[in-house]
Amino acid sequence: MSAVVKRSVCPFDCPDTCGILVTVEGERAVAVQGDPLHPFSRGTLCPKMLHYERGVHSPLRLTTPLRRSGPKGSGDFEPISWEEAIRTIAERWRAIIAEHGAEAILPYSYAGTMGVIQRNAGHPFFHRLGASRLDRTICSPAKGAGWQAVMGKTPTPHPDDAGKSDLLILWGINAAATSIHFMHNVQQVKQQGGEVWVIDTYRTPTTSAGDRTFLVRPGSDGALALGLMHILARDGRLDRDFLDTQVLGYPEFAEEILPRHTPEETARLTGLDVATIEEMAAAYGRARAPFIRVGSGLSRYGNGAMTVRCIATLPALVGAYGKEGGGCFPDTSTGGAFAMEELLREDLMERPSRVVNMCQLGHALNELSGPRIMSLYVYHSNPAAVTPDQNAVLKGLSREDLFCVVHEKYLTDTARYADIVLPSTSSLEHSDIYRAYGTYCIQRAQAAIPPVGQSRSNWEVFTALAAALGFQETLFSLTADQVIDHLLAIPSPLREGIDTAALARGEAVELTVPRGGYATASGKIEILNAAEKYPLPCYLPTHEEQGKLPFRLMTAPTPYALNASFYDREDLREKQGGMQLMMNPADAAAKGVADGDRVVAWNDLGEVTFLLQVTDKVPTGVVVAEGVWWLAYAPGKRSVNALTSQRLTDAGGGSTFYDNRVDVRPEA
Ligand SMILES: Nc1nc2c(c(=O)[nH]1)N[C@H]1C(S)=C(S)[C@@H](COP(=O)(O)OP(=O)(O)OC[C@H]3O[C@@H](n4cnc5c(=O)[nH]c(N)nc54)[C@H](O)[C@@H]3O)O[C@H]1N2
Ligand SMILES: Nc1nc2c(c(=O)[nH]1)N[C@H]1C(S)=C(S)[C@@H](COP(=O)(O)OP(=O)(O)OC[C@H]3O[C@@H](n4cnc5c(=O)[nH]c(N)nc54)[C@H](O)[C@@H]3O)O[C@H]1N2
Ligand SMILES: [Mo]
Repeated sequence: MSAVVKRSVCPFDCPDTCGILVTVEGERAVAVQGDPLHPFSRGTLCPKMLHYERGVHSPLRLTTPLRRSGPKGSGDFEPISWEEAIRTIAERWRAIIAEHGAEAILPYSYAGTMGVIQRNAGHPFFHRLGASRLDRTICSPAKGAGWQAVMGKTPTPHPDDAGKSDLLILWGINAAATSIHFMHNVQQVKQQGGEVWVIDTYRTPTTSAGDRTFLVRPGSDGALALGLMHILARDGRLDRDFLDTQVLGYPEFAEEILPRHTPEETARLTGLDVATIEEMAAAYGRARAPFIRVGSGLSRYGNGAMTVRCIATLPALVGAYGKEGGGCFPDTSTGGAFAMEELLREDLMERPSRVVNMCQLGHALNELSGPRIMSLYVYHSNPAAVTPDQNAVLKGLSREDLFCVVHEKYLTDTARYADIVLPSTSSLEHSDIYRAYGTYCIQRAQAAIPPVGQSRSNWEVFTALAAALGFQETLFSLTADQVIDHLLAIPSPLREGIDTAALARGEAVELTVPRGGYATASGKIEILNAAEKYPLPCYLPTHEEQGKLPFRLMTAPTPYALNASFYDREDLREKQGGMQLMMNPADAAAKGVADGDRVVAWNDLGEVTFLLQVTDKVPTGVVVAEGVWWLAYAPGKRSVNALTSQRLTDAGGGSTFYDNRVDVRPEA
């Protein structure tokens, strides 16, 4: 059979959004490689995507709609037709709406696919239905809130600007795992004689690429930034002209906040020693154009937004924002690429409906009233695994009176609790258009292969549900490709002058990066921001600052999975070496546990069994669990999120996945 190569896009929730080339034989994808034409990923792929075809044609793929035939969570189902599945859902929803009102229905989705159409396909439907709205805060809204407090809507730099820096700081980002193509910029800095620092809470794979690694106490990075600024101010290493003309509020900050952040106080809060802090400040002050690539991990704490705000303030003091190759980069600003209101259609809501924070699903399912949640519709998300306070989530999903529908590629932990399971296409089987959060590329993809089994895309399912419920709006009668054409017909300054022919051919094209000026209320960088609860950046403690249990638990990403995606792949599970907990040798000795032991990590939310890995990559007082494992492959009955809480960040309503404490004991 002759093979053809087709262009597509990696749909996973990763900053890089790589271009991929898919080799297709007949109806099957047989190989996947990087697209050399993609400006940022330049033809290389991560270890997960190299064999994407294995997940696409996995024997674990769902191929027909299913109806539950056993107790909730048992995984017992019987096949049904699409017609029956759609009819059942529409009937149950009509009954629920009649008895409890439409807000008793809650959609739950996040980022199983990042394509603009498929990711947001449920929004117009649920707005029209009048369902409760989901506040999609699980990832990093606190990072955005911290950045915006200082920089407003100022567009962030092109990621390649980092390559022009002479001091590149990877701050709370394990880029070797989570944004591997950014490592190209890291290498560029080193080749040009620049220095690379990594600031993290343990030695990740990224630390070996850095010239220096600084391990800080979890959640203390804001204090570090404040301490560095204290020294820069003390030593007069400031860009006075920049501060006078481009920055608001430095004098107030210098007077009210900086004095207390002495090197000694900074050492106490961060765990670094005074000499190291002094060296860091001197090197930062000396650098021509220091560039900070800030990750999201450090924002997932009770003080996360303030931490990012302190970090975003640092470059202002030395004028780095005004220099080529200098500044700070949280994510790219590609939100304006498409007229999203045309797809999201908030105008279809009769009145603004109730909003439920997705990090508090456990609370919503078990405790929320007025009205109680009677139906949950989950699509491209796996809350039984990824959402904090797993025990509360599973308790909620077990409710016999909850009508739960899950649209998925696989029978995930969440799908096991569904009343109706719907089989979803993979990204190779549907059309979409993609924007990125780590690059300025956009790319359009058409299906490379026909749907596996009877699977349907998110867009197709919502148009079918809309028809069953009698929704008349034109949008619900369009195909995904027609919606993409409609979005592309609406001009956006970001898309001005792009190569539309290349976009139509399926190649990645770069948006225009807006430059110049600060998009804040004052037109300046706002160290002082009167609209904020705290007008000046300052130090705030984490939720667990005073916690009693001995270990801070890091629930960090692994190179071999993406959140709870890729656990269908045995080859990748093996590369992780099982569901491990990493612990320092001194702590292991004190606890009487050894490498390879089964141990139980516990706190007041739950207990999780791990395989212990004793390693000096982790400092004392910290334990690390990489990956968000499916319960089906966990050594015990729970996975890592049984230890994380529903508490939120200081701003943005974000998740606090790293703000935990646990104790550890040998498994009985
Ligand atoms: N392979 C892989 N790639 C991924 C993902 C994945 O799970 N696996 N996840 C994807 C998603 S959804 C996202 S949002 C992105 C970004 O994913 P993020 O979760 O933002 O991950 P990173 O930014 O790479 O790194 C988090 C890092 O922060 C560190 N950290 C935790 N607490 C602190 C702290 O207090 N201070 C400091 N300095 N560091 C701290 C952790 O140890 C970890 O190394 O990556 C995406 N890419
Ligand atoms: N402990 C801990 N928990 C975490 C994190 C952490 O670092 N530590 N990271 C958090 C972060 S940053 C994030 S962003 C969230 C991510 O949370 P989710 O977005 O829920 O992430 P995934 O685990 O990737 O689950 C996505 C699911 O969508 C399915 N899917 C893929 N494509 C499609 C499609 O086209 N249609 C449908 N219907 N389904 C599809 C996949 O099979 C997969 O099961 O997890 C969070 N949870
Ligand atoms: Mo995320």
